[in-house]
This record gives sequence, C-alpha cells and structure tokens, in this order.
Amino acid sequence: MSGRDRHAVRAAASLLTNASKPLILAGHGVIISGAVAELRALAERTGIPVVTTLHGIGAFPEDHPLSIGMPGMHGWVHVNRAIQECDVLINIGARFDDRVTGKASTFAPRARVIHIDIDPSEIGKNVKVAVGIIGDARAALTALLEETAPRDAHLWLHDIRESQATHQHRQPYLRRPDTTELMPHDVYAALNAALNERGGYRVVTDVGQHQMWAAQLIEWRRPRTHITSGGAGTMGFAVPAAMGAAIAHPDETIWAIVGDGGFQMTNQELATINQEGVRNVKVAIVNNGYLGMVRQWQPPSTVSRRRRIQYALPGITTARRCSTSGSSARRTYFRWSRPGPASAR
Ligand SMILES: Cc1cc2nc3c(=O)[nH]c(=O)nc-3n(C[C@H](O)[C@H](O)[C@H](O)COP(=O)(O)OP(=O)(O)OC[C@H]3O[C@@H](n4cnc5c(N)ncnc54)[C@H](O)[C@@H]3O)c2cc1C
Ligand SMILES: Cc1ncc(C[n+]2csc(CCOP(=O)(O)OP(=O)(O)O)c2C)c(N)n1
Ligand SMILES: [Mg+2]
Repeated sequence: MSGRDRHAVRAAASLLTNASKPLILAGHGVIISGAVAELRALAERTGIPVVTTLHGIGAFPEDHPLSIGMPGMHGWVHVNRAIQECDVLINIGARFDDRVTGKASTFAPRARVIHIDIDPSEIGKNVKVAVGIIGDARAALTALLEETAPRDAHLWLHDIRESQATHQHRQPYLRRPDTTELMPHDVYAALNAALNERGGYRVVTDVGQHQMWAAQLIEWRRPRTHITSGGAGTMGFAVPAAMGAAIAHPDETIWAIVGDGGFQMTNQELATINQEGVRNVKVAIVNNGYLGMVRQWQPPSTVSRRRRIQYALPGITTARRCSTSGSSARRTYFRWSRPGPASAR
C-alpha cells in the first residue's frame, strides 16, 4: 500500500471513530472481492449499522443485529432516512447508482463520505467524497481494520430501529386491506419456507415488483445466493440465468422467481432446460396479472390505459408453455387465514 493510500485509510478510520451517526453502505464489490468476513469484522468492531444495495445482498447477513436492509427507490424508509441523517457514510464497493441515490445532490446531505472502489473513475463520479480509497475492498478493509479502534453506535442504531418500527409496516405491500386476501408478503413467507426446506439454494430473480419483493422479503444470509439483473434490469433474465446457475451448482436447488410478464419473454428456455437434462431448477411465477412495476410507477392520469399492461389469462398461457416444453407446471394457490402464515395447497 502506497503512502498516499495509507494516509487515506487513516483519515477514513479517524472519520469512523469520531462520527456520531456513521453508516456502512455495502455493495457488490464486497462480494466480488471476497471481503464478507472483513466487512463483518469492521461492523462488529465499530457497531456501525450496515445497508446493502440490491447487488450487495448477501455481503452482510440480514439476521445480524447490525443489518438494517436495502436503500434506494425500492428500499426501506428507515434505511433511506438513516442515509439522509448520517454524518459519516462509508461506501464499500457500491457505485452510487441513481436507484440508490435518487437526486445525487440531495443524497446523504450531512455526511462526510468515504468511498472504497477498485475503479478509480467511480470515486467522486456521482457523490462528492471526503476520502477516496482506490483498491480491492478486501485489501482496503484489512488495512482499515488495522487502523480502526473499537467503538459502538448503539444510540444511533436504536434511533434507526425506532424509525423502522414507525415506518416499515406502512409500506403499501405490507398493509393488509380488508378486501385483499393474498399479499406479497404471504407469498414470500411461503417461498422463504420452501427455500429452507432442503439444503443449498440460490435464487435468480427477474425484473419488476417480484424482484423488489424478493430483495426485501426473503432473509438473505450468504453471498452469491441472490442473483439478479440490477444494472440493465433486463426482463427475461431469470429463467436462462437460473439454468446457468443450475449447471454451475448441480448440488443446489436454483429458484427462478419471475413475473408473469418477464416469464413470457424467455420461457422457451424451459425446453433447453429439459433438453440439457438440468434437473435442479424451480420456477416460481409471481402471477399478479400485470406488468406490475409499470403499473406501480404509472402516474394516476394514465389509469384509463392500464388494460395495456394487464394479462387476461396468464395462468393458462403459462401452463401451456410448460407442457409444450416438457416441463411440469403446477398452479399453487396460497390460502391465508388470519392470523397465521400463508400455506400452500
Ligand atoms: C427495477 C429496479 C429497481 C431497482 N431498485 C433498487 C433499489 O431500490 N435499491 C438498490 O440498491 N438497487 C436497486 N436497483 C439496482 C440498481 O440499479 C443497481 O444495479 C445496484 O444498486 C448496484 O449495486 P452496486 O453498486 O452494489 O453494484 P454494481 O453496480 O455491481 O457495482 C459494483 C461496484 O463495486 C466495484 N468493485 C468491483 N469489484 C471490486 C473490488 N474487488 N473491490 C472494490 N470494489 C469493487 C465496481 O467498480 C462498482 O463500482 C434496482 C434495479 C432495478 C432493475
Ligand atoms: C426487456 C425489458 N423490457 C421492458 C422493461 C421495463 N419493465 C421493467 S419491470 C416491467 C414489468 C414487469 O412485469 P412482470 O414481469 O409481470 O413483473 P411484476 O412487476 O408484475 O412483478 C417492465 C415492462 C425491462 N426492464 N426489460
Ligand atoms: Mg406481473
């Protein structure tokens, strides 16, 4: 490590030690560099809460008391509030994507920002930084751990948890309107249980509401178990990508979670899956009868054109496609009975 880098690492350690509301933003770079243990060591030594981007999911276990969840456009309110309130933000291997920052000039307005990234062009590109550390996340975190003294941030974590208790249950898809029996969290509770039923698994998601629900409602604990198209956001990704993951990991169950829209784009790959004898793919189609994410973001003035994004008979199309490709399909209905969890029949 050069003298300049060492100086930057010391400056970062000093900011982290002296902050009253520090926050870690962990991204995909942590996973790529294999720095999961070093990230955890830094969080535990300093008590700093950890936010993980969509691509950073799995970099930090979500059942850890310092994990607070995903930021951004589809992130949790308490996470975005924490970002807006924090006084030091250390970004490790995330590129400050606009779905995370929104309008970059108003992102983390009170924070002095530390940014660790292997690509020099990322530092200061979207968000102004106080300290930039160019290099591999694992090496940088190892150096930072040598310089950072133990501290804790429990009052700040307590504030964040209070904000979570206030805001999380207001998220529209977590509410339970009296007229609606089945909600996304019922479906994902059942999927969560199915995932943990048998040994190793990985999940590949497509693009849309089901993708965001999977990010938020499945409890992610290990790196590389969540595979998704976040940058380009290409619908149709999940089924063929699941086939690739299944060939790479023949001993694991690979779940493709895909919308009824995205499934129409590449479901012919079910035939390839059969042809190649790939046996460890399961496809869960989240059948909401809509291009749901388009519907979600359509302004109210376009309500009269919503039938353009509605599927009349998605279940029938799906079953036909599966049988002609040689796959077997089963429609699963979830019945929800108050107050217990969803159950499949
Ligand atoms: C419909 C939709 C909605 C979305 N909504 C959200 C949202 O609400 N919240 C959200 O978080 N994302 C969201 N995304 C995803 C978003 O668009 C980005 O893809 C994602 O936030 C990028 O995460 P990242 O910066 O961690 O990963 P990447 O884009 O993969 O960037 C990784 C960074 O790590 C660096 N790096 C690589 N290797 C190393 C290494 N060895 N050491 C150090 N650095 C390294 C790279 O240079 C790069 O800067 C959404 C995507 C879609 C399609
Ligand atoms: C190839 C492609 N075309 C269009 C889009 C724009 N887009 C993003 S999400 C979405 C709707 C997805 O609908 P569906 O697959 O049913 O998932 P849902 O949002 O309902 O869960 C669309 C059209 C895209 N991301 N990729
Ligand atoms: Mg849909």
